[in-house]
Amino acid sequence: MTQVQWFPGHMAKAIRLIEDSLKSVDFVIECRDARAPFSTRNPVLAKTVQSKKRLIILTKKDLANPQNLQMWIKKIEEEGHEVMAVDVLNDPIKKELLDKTQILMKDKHDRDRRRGIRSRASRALIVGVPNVGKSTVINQLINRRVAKVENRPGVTQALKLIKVDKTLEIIDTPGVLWPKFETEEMGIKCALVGSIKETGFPLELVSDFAVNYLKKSHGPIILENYRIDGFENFFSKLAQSKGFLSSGGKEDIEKARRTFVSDVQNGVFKEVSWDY
Ligand SMILES: Nc1nc2c(ncn2[C@@H]2O[C@H](COP(=O)(O)OP(=O)(O)OP(=O)(O)O)[C@@H](O)[C@H]2O)c(=O)[nH]1
Ligand SMILES: [Mg+2]
Repeated sequence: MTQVQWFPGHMAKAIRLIEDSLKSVDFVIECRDARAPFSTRNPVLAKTVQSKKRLIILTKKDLANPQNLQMWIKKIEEEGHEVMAVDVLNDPIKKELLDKTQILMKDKHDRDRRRGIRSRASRALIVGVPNVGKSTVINQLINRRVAKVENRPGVTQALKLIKVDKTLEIIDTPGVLWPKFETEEMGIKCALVGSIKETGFPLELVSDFAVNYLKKSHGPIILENYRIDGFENFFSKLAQSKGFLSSGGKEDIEKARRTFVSDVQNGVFKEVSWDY
């Protein structure tokens, strides 16, 4: 039994809403976190959306390891999807997204032309795990804050249709996870990119996984960041260094673990990728 699980009622409802609205869309924009393009792909959704053409947007490119990201882009292209990797907060994405839309819609537009029909605006559904940046993508595309954005999972709770321009409409959807992770490691990685609410994962398991994984690739930067001298009794040293002490003067290990996980989620250690 995996210990990492977060599937509140609104997600089951969101999956049903997504399934219903799939009938009325031309293609699907699937956002995945560039740091974990495998673990943040949603196998339940993948099944639901497999009949539709797909554009995969790898978000938070600024936080991922560049070589690892190139490997994933190639892999996803080989699977036959359109893919783009972006830092949604800084890279302009509209032109690339509209170009990719034209590629995905080419067959339909050709068909329309042969029949002498003027093509209507294409309609896409944007889906992905919580907190991956779906609403940020939409806000950037229309240059306004129509979709609510916050750095916590579960912000968007209902579907919302947004007109990007006369050629494209996008439906924003709530982030969804799946009722059961395929492996515990996938769940842990979803937690480490911020897709699972803090109360939805076991802190000890997730923070131990992160420190064991990162000490190999990012050891010096972590130690320097917290001004500590080694990974033995890491969370105890971190608590001391930060002055996290409970009333009796004992180190507050839980607070140290929470701080570490939150720093990892927020990209403090730079270029961290979880899937390989
Ligand atoms: N560093 C970085 N942060 C990003 C990027 N894209 C989005 N964010 C941040 O990620 C957080 C979540 O963004 P949202 O757009 O609310 O994510 P969402 O997928 O709509 O989330 P839900 O509605 O909860 O499913 C916000 O703090 C954004 O500022 C990116 O490319 N790089
Ligand atoms: Mg949202």
